[in-house]
Amino acid sequence: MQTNITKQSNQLNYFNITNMTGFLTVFFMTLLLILPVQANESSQHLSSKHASKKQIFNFGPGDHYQHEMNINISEYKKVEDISKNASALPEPLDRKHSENVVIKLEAVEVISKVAPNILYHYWTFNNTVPGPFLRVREGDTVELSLHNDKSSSHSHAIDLHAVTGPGGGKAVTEVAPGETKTLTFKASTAGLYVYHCAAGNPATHIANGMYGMILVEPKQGLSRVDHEFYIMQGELYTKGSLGKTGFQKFNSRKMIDERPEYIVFNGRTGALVGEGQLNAKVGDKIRMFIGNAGVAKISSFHLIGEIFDRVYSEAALSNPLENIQTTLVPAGGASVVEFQVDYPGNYVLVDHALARVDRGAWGILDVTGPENDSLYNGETENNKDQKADMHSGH
Ligand SMILES: [Cu+2]
Repeated sequence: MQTNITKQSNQLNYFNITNMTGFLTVFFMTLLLILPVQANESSQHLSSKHASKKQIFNFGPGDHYQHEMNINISEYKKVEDISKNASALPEPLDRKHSENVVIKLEAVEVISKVAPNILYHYWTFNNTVPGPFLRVREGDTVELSLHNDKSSSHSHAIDLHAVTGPGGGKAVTEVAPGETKTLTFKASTAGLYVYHCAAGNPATHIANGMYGMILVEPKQGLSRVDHEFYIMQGELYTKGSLGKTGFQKFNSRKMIDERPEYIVFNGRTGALVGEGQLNAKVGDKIRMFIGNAGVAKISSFHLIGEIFDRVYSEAALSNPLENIQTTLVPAGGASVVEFQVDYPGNYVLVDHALARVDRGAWGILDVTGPENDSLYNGETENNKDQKADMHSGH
């Protein structure tokens, strides 16, 4: 559409509007410019359950996309905890041959909590944010079916960054409520890739929670570690400002202005804290698969009190950087970090654009085990008595 508008605008300069023919031409050309925008808006609404299976081209330019839905929340499934547990990912594949891998995903719209007493109409893959961590091997053939639950308000689709082909799979997976479609692709290139919904206005579908990651393991596999974790940063654009309780609608104005109210790891505030915290023991080797759904902000991923031994920058699974403090994770990109934990305590995962901690972007890695005074030493209220006893020989 952008191309058309530029072309038509240039043509307009060639008309002389002082005569009637020129005026009429300009009038009809103007109509041509306006109509595609209106068509986009109506097709957007048509894509909802009030709707058809039309192809949607909703790329800019323009501020015409103002999407606000009035939904009846009682019509949607309730999910107590929207977050995907950071430890919920498949084991390393440990095989030496290619296979045909069948994956089934379901687009489901649910009501769940951004934070206590703050409800949101999340759009998900398989009822969690992020969706399932998919794991295949370089050279595998993947048959991925996407079903759209019949209760959905919109069509959905999937674009996997691991796919080479139109829309990363979107072109053949757009499904209206109740439909199922299947994409078959070759996992040709090793790496850690984001996947996301790309139906309608893709940014809206991503902001509402439709994203996850697929790991294409290199043929030789990855090195052995004690723990792997799955972490994705995302943004929520709620109508009410940060902390406002009750049901919060999506606000497209804030999204287009790139002003998220919440920036979170794994779908909601506090997802990686308490029951959802990451756990390890002193001496463990850890690998974190970090993704950033965006849709607007670049993440400066950092673990307070640790240094990443290796960073596979932008998730290129070769030639890691060593001894890194903070790594960039672009919107729609990923990173893999590896490190050994050497000292017990709480380590805080953050986006080191640190004001985002107040919007939810933090989690805990809890490490248990023996202290090592030569690595780290000092008195706190908690260990003061213990240290005094040790030094007095008790
Ligand atoms: Cu979608």
